[in-house]
Amino acid sequence: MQNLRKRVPTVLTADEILDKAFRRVGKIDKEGPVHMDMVKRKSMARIASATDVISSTLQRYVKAFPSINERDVFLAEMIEVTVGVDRLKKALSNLDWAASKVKELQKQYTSKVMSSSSVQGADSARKAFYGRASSVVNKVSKDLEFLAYARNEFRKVPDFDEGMLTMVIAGFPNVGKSQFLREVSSAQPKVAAYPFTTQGIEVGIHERGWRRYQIIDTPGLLDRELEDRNRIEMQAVTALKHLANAILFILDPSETCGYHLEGQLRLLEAVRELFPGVPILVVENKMDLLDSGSDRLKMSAVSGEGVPQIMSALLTSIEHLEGPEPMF
Ligand SMILES: Nc1nc2c(ncn2[C@@H]2O[C@H](COP(=O)(O)OP(=O)(O)O)[C@@H](O)[C@H]2O)c(=O)[nH]1
Ligand SMILES: [Mg+2]
Repeated sequence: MQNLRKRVPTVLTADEILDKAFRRVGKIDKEGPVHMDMVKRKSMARIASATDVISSTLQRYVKAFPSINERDVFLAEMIEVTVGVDRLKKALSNLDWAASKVKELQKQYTSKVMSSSSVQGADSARKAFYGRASSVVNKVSKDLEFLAYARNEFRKVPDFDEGMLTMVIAGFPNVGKSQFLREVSSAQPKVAAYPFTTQGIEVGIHERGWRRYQIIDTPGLLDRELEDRNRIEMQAVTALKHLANAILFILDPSETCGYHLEGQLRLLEAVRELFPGVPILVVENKMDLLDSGSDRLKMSAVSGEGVPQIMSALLTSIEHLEGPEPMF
């Protein structure tokens, strides 16, 4: 995830790049012994400078965007969900093409300038270069626009700490997910933007001794039944699965959340299918309102009763993933 937020510079539009390239060349002056020689030198220097501005700008973008490595499934998936892997690859390779095309034009038009026999000839070769280079940059203007958009989307991806073990909370709306998160977080949970939903996700940090855990509440993603979720949200859920070391599924048997327990249990099955291999702890909330008599762990997120036991059970399910205690 860190890679996605990797600092990508502001992506200029085609017009802005050309402005920059040709504004700067106006300033270059080269002295020469005779008039003809001076004009040629000036023209070549201008062509070289414009080429440098264009190709280095384009290549900087190509390098700045995360390279999509087949082995990094998570990164690839996040890119797919945000802007599309194929579109990103295409845009970057088009920029690469444009950068080398401009360099090729530089060679071609520099030799035209050299071999020209009049001031006018040298000048018109330089102008012809400007025209061709501009049209190359204009050809990738859509790609530049797309990359500016992609950069924006990447910046919205929350900055999760991948080094921290992560628990994801699931369950229907109003079952008490946020309440639980507040109860177990050492500070007020932070709201982070998530590119696939209009609602922010809440991230809390749970501290136990020297260890810290990340707990995430994902409104709009794991709180509805499958058939109601659109494709983008489904992909978001898929991306979440790389992050989750364990899932806490909260049921509300009092049904004061407004959903029947049956529907809640169907969502539980859907979540199980979405997160194969991830341990899921199923608990009941609002025990202050109703004791279902089941043998699931129970709590009241408002009073705090049962919360420490649930937190302990959750941590036990991921303890095999913990590194050793540091030795002091
Ligand atoms: N009586 C009772 N109400 C609770 C409990 N936990 C949460 N609530 C209430 O249920 C409502 C929804 O809680 P919230 O945490 O926002 O649910 P979320 O949508 O799952 O995040 C709020 O009015 C809470 O005060 C509980 O243990 N007992
Ligand atoms: Mg909530």
